[in-house]
Amino acid sequence: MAIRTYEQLIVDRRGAVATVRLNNPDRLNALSPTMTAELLEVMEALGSDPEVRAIVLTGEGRGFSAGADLSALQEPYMKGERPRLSFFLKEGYNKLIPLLAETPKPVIAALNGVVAGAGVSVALACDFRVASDAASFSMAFVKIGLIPDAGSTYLLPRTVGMAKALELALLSDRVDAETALALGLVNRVVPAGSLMEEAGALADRLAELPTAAIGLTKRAFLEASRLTLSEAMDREAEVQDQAAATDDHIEGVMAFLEKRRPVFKGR
Ligand code: LHQ
Repeated sequence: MAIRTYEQLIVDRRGAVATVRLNNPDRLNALSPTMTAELLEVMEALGSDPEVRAIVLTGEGRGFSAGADLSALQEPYMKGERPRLSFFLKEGYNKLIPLLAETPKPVIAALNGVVAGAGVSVALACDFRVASDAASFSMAFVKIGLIPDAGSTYLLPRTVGMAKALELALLSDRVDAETALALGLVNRVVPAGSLMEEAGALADRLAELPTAAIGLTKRAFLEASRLTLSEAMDREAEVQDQAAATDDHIEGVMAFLEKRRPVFKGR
């Protein structure tokens, strides 16, 4: 994949690991339509690039993302206009969040600072959340009279359980990284200064694993959440055929039997 220049993203590649940085630090990387469209484009490209086997998503400055960019609403609201937010959602987050969750590569959110509103949803759509000890989290939606969107009604209760999800959504208190860890909102908390090193080490580890099996695992988990147990097991059997057809499956089994370290190619 040729990496182009983006207006509100910085994208770079180190070996099989791609890093995407949200880049509008003056607004704590609030998700403008431009940033959302650019993220859609880059995640599609990285997801289908066979050379990319893990992706790190982070933010420039002291924010990961403060959610929707509210500045765009000032002018129409001052004029008394009431824009249909559903159009904005369907064209933006409703494409981005499933794309992130269904990316057939492991995606790590390296949460460097403020995470609010739809920024929480973006983090939840990633597979791992590594938080800096300087990160803070707020659902924020209720404070501006909205409901959690960008997939939060689905992803948040599945991540922290219904009771905590409701508490986080209704009160929208700002919680620190340690509290987020205790809630299960993030996988681990690391010192701010070593966030990218820790996220990079996790990405390197994931990039050496059988990438196709990781993609299929993600898809099977997502599908299972809307199936019965028996249906999910039927689906497992079908998807297992796809996993078993990969070179990495043969390599994994042969390496085990030959008592050596496997070398996976991601195919
Ligand atoms: C921002 C933002 C921001 C623009 C900070 N936008 N500039 C919503 C509507 C439309 C469609 C449907 O979907 C949605 C979904 C949503 O995401 S709703 C939730 C939207 N997000 C928020 O309501 C959060 C708003 N931000 C805040 O409450 C605070 O900024 C937090 C608590 C996140 C961080 O507070 P501080 O650390 O004290 O930072 P700050 O407030 O000083 O912000 C720094 C700058 O970033 C500031 O600009 P300035 O020019 O004064 O330095 C803010 O205006 C700007 N900023 N969030 N979402």
